[in-house]
Amino acid sequence: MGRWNESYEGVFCMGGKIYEFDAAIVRRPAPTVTAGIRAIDRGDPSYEGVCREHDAYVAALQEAGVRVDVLEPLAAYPDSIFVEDPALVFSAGAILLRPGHARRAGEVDFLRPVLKRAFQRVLELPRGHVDGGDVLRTADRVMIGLSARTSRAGAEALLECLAELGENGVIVQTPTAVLHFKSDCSLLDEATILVTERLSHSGVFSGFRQIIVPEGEEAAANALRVNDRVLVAQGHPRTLRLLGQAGYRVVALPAADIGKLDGGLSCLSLRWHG
Ligand code: CIR
Repeated sequence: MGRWNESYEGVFCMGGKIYEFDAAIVRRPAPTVTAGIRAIDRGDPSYEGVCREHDAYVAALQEAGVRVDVLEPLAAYPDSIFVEDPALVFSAGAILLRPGHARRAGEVDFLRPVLKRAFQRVLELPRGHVDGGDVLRTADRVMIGLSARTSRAGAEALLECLAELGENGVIVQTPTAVLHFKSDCSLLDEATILVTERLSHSGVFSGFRQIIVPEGEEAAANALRVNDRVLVAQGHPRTLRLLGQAGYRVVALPAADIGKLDGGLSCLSLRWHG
């Protein structure tokens, strides 16, 4: 574990702690989900498998006390279940992004009316590219990881949007060959990050307490703290044990088919405290 910086303890955002959520948006998978973008071939996901995992995810959010708005499937956009990539949401407002993969750019148009209904302020990234999967919110800053999907121009434009919403942004680097910054990390509480060894080594989380995902279980790094619990992908027993020993209430969710589409648990929802 890394250094514990007590200054983060007890930091709150508007509406509560930064992992306290009472509202979320998800999108139901379309049968075309099996044609989603894949960087590595880990075998074909099945539509039924993705649906089962998605249902379990929605139920877990609801059990954690979150009101979930389930959007209709978008067959033309196989990856549209990963609603976290085309937008960011905060209590103060939402930001529509410009996803870095051409096949996903059109998803934004389908989220725009939904977010305009839910938020008084909806900003639009003016230039460059950013995927929401590259954006990690911590207690005192919003970290933007440069990646194959998030360009420097996009990250700099996002800093301006964040400032409009009263958020402080910082640009960092996603490890090479890692899809998204948050593929390799998640916030566990105000002071603690679950992180892969390779991202931890970069030093971006110095000052945080760090729980390092055991070698071979890197996919577990994309976990999701929601209220009093941490959702973690099943099949990572050493990570589950570490989190349990650290005192977190852990909920293991099936995510193998979603993992075949390079997706993790944070990507499947947009969450906020209304
Ligand atoms: C993609 O390549 O865009 C999707 N197949 C997976 C996106 C996962 N999103 C995320 O990690 N934030």
